[in-house]
Amino acid sequence: MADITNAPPKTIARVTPGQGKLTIDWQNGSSEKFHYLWLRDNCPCPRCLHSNGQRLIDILKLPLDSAPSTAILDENGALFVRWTPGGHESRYSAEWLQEHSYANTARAHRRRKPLVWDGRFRSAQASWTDVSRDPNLERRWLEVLLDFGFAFLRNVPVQSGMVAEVGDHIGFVRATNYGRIFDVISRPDPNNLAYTGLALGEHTDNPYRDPTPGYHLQHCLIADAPGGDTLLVDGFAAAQIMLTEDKEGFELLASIPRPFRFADGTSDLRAHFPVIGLDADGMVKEIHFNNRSAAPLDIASQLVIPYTKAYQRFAQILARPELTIVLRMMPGDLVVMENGRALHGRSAFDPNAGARHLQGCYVDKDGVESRYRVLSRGVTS
Ligand code: NM2
Ligand code: OGA
Ligand code: ZN
Ligand code: ZN
Repeated sequence: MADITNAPPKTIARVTPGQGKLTIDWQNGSSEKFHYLWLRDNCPCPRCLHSNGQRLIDILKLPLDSAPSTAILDENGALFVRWTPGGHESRYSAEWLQEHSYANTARAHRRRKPLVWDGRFRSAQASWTDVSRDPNLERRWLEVLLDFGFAFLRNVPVQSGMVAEVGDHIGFVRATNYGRIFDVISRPDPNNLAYTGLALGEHTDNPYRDPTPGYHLQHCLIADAPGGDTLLVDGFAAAQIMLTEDKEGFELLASIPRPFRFADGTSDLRAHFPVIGLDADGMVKEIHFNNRSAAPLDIASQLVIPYTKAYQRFAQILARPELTIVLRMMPGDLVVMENGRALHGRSAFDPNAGARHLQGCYVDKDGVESRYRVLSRGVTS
């Protein structure tokens, strides 16, 4: 994952105090500036930072006019600062400064750079037996999941509940109105079209829920029915295409939250999201698209036609065969999908001609990302 790469450690050559900022010249010839206030705010001494990493420093008492009376390189190559007013002392290792640099280049380097794919892409597949026993293999498998938005596990025992065991291994299963796990089978009185044999166009799950589940796991238990192939499409690739082909449409989808809804006898779930969700840097962060659950637009009158056209245009891009991976999940296969990125669907199947049974669950993003970082501790490549 791009934000966790460890560049080779740099050494500080020189520190030079200036107006409100300190210049660090690195041994490799580059240099960058750190604000005094930023440095003071991030003092790692035991009075400012507990050994557990939580901050003890009182933001109410942070002197806004913090400036160094001394700023030198200490005997370990770390930056040593004595502050005025007050005489407080701080030490910052070269490695820490480099890791937390907020120079534009460093920030750009840390930014997530998703690797987009089309219908020819084949993501990682690893045996669950290996992933569950080998933390380094699991780390590499998770890295693919984070970079590409989906990855497969094979040889997951064909047993009910295994999907939650996998979910709780890579993160924390989130229970919803569908339960901790849900059985995707054709049923007599379905509250959701997923529980029929109908084809499902590519979608993200649960856009009517806030927060929307971050990861979606599907474990195949039975695949006897004819049809029911799995479809996958990269929502980030589709958003890039939308931006190139229809910039105004992209901007409508990225700026106007649209309502989604799911209701049955015991639930009435409603949420609004822009179909194309951007982060603070304007990069595509998450897609919310599920036409079955789109609720009537509630927007300024002059936007109804252009918005609906943009929404249809995006749906057309998502449905392009060249962008779509088509595969057949077999018993023991499990796919983990970043719900806001790897949109999924299925072709129709005939429930009268054979059984089909997938078991699913949701896992939040935070737990999975945290697990990847923990498994990456001490790993330098
Ligand atoms: N199920 C399978 O988000 C959706 O409504 C898709 C989700 C019912 C949990 C189906
Ligand atoms: C779902 C879904 C796909 C399938 O349950 O959310 O999209 O292959 N199912 O049945
Ligand atoms: Zn301190
Ligand atoms: Zn779904």
